[in-house]
Amino acid sequence: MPKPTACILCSLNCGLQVETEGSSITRIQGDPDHPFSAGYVCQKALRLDHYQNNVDRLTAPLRRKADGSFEEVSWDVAIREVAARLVEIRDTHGGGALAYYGGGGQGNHLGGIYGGALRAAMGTEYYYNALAQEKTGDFWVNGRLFGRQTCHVAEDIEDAELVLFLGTNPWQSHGIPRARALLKEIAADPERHMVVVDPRRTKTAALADQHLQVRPGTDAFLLAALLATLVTEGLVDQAFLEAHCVGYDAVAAALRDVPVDGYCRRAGIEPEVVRQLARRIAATDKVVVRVDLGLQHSRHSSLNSYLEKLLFLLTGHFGRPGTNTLHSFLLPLIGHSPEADDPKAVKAAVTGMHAISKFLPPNILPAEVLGDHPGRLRALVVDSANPMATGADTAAYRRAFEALDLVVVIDVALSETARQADYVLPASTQLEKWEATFFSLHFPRNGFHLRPPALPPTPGTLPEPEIYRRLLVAMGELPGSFPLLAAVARLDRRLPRLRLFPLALRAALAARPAWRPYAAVVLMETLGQALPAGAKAAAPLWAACHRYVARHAEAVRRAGVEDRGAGLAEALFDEIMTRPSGVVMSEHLFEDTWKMVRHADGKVHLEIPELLGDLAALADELEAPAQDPEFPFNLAAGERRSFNAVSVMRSPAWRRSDVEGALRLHPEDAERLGLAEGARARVTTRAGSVEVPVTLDPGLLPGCASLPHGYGFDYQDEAAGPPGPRINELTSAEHCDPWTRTPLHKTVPARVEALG
Ligand SMILES: Nc1nc2c(c(=O)[nH]1)N[C@H]1C(S)=C(S)[C@@H](COP(=O)(O)OP(=O)(O)OC[C@H]3O[C@@H](n4cnc5c(=O)[nH]c(N)nc54)[C@H](O)[C@@H]3O)O[C@H]1N2
Ligand SMILES: Nc1nc2c(c(=O)[nH]1)N[C@H]1C(S)=C(S)[C@@H](COP(=O)(O)OP(=O)(O)OC[C@H]3O[C@@H](n4cnc5c(=O)[nH]c(N)nc54)[C@H](O)[C@@H]3O)O[C@H]1N2
Ligand code: SF4
Ligand SMILES: [Mo]
Repeated sequence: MPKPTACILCSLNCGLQVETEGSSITRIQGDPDHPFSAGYVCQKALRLDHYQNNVDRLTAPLRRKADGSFEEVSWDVAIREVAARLVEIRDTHGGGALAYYGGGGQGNHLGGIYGGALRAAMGTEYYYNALAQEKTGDFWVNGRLFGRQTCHVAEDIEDAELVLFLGTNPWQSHGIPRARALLKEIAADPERHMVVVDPRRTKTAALADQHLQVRPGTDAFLLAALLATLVTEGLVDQAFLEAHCVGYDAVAAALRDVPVDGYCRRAGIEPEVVRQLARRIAATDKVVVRVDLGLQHSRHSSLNSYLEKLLFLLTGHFGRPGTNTLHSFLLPLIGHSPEADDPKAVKAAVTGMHAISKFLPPNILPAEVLGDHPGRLRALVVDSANPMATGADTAAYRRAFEALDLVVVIDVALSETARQADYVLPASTQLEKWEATFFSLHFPRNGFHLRPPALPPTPGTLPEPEIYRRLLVAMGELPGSFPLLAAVARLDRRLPRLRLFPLALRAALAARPAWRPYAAVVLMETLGQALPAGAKAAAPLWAACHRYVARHAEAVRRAGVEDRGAGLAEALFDEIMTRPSGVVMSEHLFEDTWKMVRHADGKVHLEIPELLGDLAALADELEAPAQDPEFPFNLAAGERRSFNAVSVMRSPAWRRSDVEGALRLHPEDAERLGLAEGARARVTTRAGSVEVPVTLDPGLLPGCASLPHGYGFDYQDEAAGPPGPRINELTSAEHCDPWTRTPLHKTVPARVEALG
């Protein structure tokens, strides 16, 4: 019997049906019952068994010995010792000496809820997360435009007449449902059009009606020129701006100063092409903008996020079918942080960098550890992240991990980061436990997929919620059980109309306010005990359903969820618990977008003074900066390809092609350097160097080179294949956006040399 689950290799989390034998996955297919992927899968999902079964899998807690090697210890010993060390460091140096990193990757977010409880027990708000090395510029801009950093923009690509893909290659990276099928549908449809802005002729660009082959790092110039054309030619949507926006005058004034021709030339695009595109965007009814790392990991990252949004806002392509919108979240992936000048801002002690959307940027972490600042970090808990491979500047990370007094890593595999830990706590895989992701970013239909385990847990492993619960109990923050509340919960599940549990829970938390930050664990051990076998970690979803229905009841009803007497939220929770292929939880109306705008006046606030300052400062960069003759190439350090998946897939054996992670080089450059297809080259940056084979790509601009991320792991079976480039040996933390500290991985100055 095939079992429903989900792919864990990108944020789409397509539904899968898997057949299993023992601890192996023997067959994988798309799940036609998944409400969003509807049977679609890409090539990556089909070899998921390499994640489940590989030699790096952890099967017992590990403790570092004095000689540097690991020894296996029991769970009781590991939990007791980790809890004691955390308490000791917290009580000696204060919670600010501790930090937490991760809390969920591409496919596992349920444990992240419980990570929040551990942060509270650690007494820290220092929360590092990979999202803060790519998307916090986007979130910060959203906060200013729409009122909260949790206001997140969705794209109705399916219904658009014109799709603008800026700095993204969905053919490889997906990011949109059924990407390859959808791109082919649009390419074949005479009524629908695609424009791609990318320095490389990707497969997405080749499918598009128009490809603007922008120079790397110059999108801000191109976007400024597009926006200036809209303003000066009177192409903005005045009615939309008057009805829904404030602050247009300041934006228009700044854009009128833009020298369109000069900026187009700086970006490497003909001015007439840019003017035509601006007119086309204004004249088309349904236009949608979709961006990703090509803008966010590139120069002017935060400014790019602002300008890209002005493109759809000034033209009124917002809040209608086939345009951009906001969307609802069952569980918000991100929070809202006070801004830098707010006394309540969370600020890192050494660098002073503030949190955005609750996250601190991984780029500052080494600086927060190294040195003798009294507020420096001394202990770090990492869950579901691998910063030793994924953070910029691996050498700095190595020094930082060595300097920490305590490193605890929760992972399924002996990752590069786990190898640096004092304690490694082995988690069950995402196919062995109840799991969910909070990547439900759709509009107007939105959904949620809670998935039951498809395989039995590997002996010696635990799901993260249980790991966190045990730590909290051992730290003395919570009792081991809650018998009275658990009994009420069981009664309530049998007689839901009584609704005793919510009252009892509220009373218990009122009587013990110290438990409040740990409400997720309290729910797991009470309501969770009344859920189907093993599903206790899903209990916090019950509270999330109540919060969701309080705001979006009409949309939930429209999705077909029926209140059968116990309340709509209970009905939604039951749907989620009983539909292992996922549910549609809401069906919004397009005008609901405006209810999701969080400024008190309900309007979009277009003026962001800091970024209008950056826009004006582009004039100082009209001359392209002189190339450093030592590093004449622009290296994109982290391309999405057919067989990379950040650091989730460790075994080189899962790659069917591009086994060594080749360097893309333009044929002219390759010839000049004496490099033929397959020849080996050394790539050197200011930070370090790697050796790789070369592949010739006429789709690049001359002077540009590209390497994949997601390679270069210390996999313990060398026979599985070559590891490939360790990309972050090449990157540095200083090469970053000034507002968010997001690394600019798409524009790394590099040198390429032939190896004998
Ligand atoms: N196969 C695969 N898919 C993935 C992942 C994976 O590891 N493997 N990771 C997932 C994750 S975590 C993320 S965040 C997404 C990212 O998804 P994407 O951002 O779509 O992926 P990238 O290949 O990093 O970059 C997209 C494009 O940006 C272009 N680019 C480079 N520099 C510039 C520039 O200066 N301007 C412009 N306009 N474009 C530029 C590149 O040529 C590339 O085609 O992918 C997700 N999907
Ligand atoms: N140079 C360069 N660096 C980059 C990028 C780039 O393009 N260029 N891309 C960046 C981007 S966009 C991202 S999103 C980051 C991602 O970087 P990270 O946030 O560090 O995430 P992952 O690589 O997804 O790491 C996932 C870890 O979780 C583990 N894991 C898998 N399943 C489970 C589970 O169920 N439980 C637990 N506890 N652990 C599990 C895996 O073994 C792995 O060690 O990388 C970034 N780094
Ligand atoms: S698109 Fe993403 S989630 Fe879907 S099968 Fe491919 S890698 Fe997995
Ligand atoms: Mo990412």
